[in-house]
Amino acid sequence: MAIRKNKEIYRTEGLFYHPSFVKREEKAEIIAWLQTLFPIWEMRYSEHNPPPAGDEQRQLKRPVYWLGNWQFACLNYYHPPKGIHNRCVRAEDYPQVLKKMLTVIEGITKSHFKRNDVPKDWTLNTCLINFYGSSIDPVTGKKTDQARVGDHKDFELGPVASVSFGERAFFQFVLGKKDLKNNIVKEFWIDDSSLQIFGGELYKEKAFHRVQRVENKLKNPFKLNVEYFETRRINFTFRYVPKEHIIDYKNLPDELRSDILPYMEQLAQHSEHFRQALRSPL
Ligand SMILES: O=C(O)CCC(=O)C(=O)O
Repeated sequence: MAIRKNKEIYRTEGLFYHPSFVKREEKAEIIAWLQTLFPIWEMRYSEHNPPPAGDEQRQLKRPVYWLGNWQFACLNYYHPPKGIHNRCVRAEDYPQVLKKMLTVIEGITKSHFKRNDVPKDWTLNTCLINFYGSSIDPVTGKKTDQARVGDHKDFELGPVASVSFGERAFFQFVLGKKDLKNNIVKEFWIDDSSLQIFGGELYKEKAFHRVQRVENKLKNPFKLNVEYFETRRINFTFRYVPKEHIIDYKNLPDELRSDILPYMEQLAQHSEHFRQALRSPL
């Protein structure tokens, strides 16, 4: 079931994997830029979006940062066809190094994927940056590994591109949520500096994907502005949200503005974009 034996580019319908896509200098530039960010911890729910029956309020397992638009967890993420309004709040633009890289990634996507699998106007205008690692207890210093993501789908339209740095992650596409061996469609290790693009009926619409674990071999965590957390892998997933579904903070309904205000204020401490968003007249 492994997709490759050698460090070769892998292509199949709906899936593209390049194990060493990002050049060493690009990686250095991206990591230097990441060191200027202040990722935040989000809670899954909020005052106006409380946990549904059977669920409870919880912190996400990792700090995050979004570019293009911020899909706050408590706004329930972008989920077409019904969940398209008031979910994607305009955020900072990409740095130059990512813009350049994305031109290449969009080109690969358009030549690899079937025309029907790439929506009209598709462009990778949204990015979630996930920081994987261990939380550190502020009192005891005890580390707890939180480097995994459960089964889920990315609901943004069209192919999703994923770029990773740091330790290797064990990634799976599975059919259905039951933990059965024969549910696995594809599984493989995701390398440092790799690019994965997935889309189409099987990998994007039918299958769930998950990160089962992240290796902990290098003992060389990233130096980032995240307190009480040791990051050993960073993943960027680039996605597409139609621009009519991206909303300015000031145009959100009052109760949603109030739910995300603490996050906006935290982001504004280090970002001109979010300072401006808070200053804009309603
Ligand atoms: O970290 C990864 O490789 C996958 C991240 C992911 O599943 C997501 O951002 O939706």
